[in-house]
Amino acid sequence: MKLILAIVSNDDAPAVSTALTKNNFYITRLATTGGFLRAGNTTIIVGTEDENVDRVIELIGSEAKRRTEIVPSTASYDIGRYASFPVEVQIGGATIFVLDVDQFMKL
Ligand code: 2BA
Repeated sequence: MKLILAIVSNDDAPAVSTALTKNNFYITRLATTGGFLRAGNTTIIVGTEDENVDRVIELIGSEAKRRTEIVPSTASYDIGRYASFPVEVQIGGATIFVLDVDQFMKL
């Protein structure tokens, strides 16, 4: 058995959770914080049999792809005027750890 820890953005977490539960995986969602940006993210825990690991990674990847998005940004000038221009930002993606499970029980 394996324990999969997947760190995803808060924006992608609902879609990833839905995809996993729809496919009958048991999941737990934790509200976590990235050490570098100190911004909120979501860690999803999945316990599953070895043969399901690839499927879980595929489902996470399908809902949390790393992608670029164009967002509006503004620059201000000293004369009290603002200019709006598009900026490309990277969003999404997942950091995944797969660990061996020694024991699994429900009491
Ligand atoms: P990612 O590498 O996609 O990581 C996203 C989040 O995944 C991280 O949030 C952290 O919560 C988790 N994570 C990634 N690698 C991990 C690991 N080896 N162990 C435990 N947790 C891990 P943040 O720490 O806030 O980082 C956000 C983004 O900032 C990272 O995106 C990466 O692009 C950049 N970054 C992180 N640490 C960096 C560093 N030491 N130097 C330069 N850039 C860094």
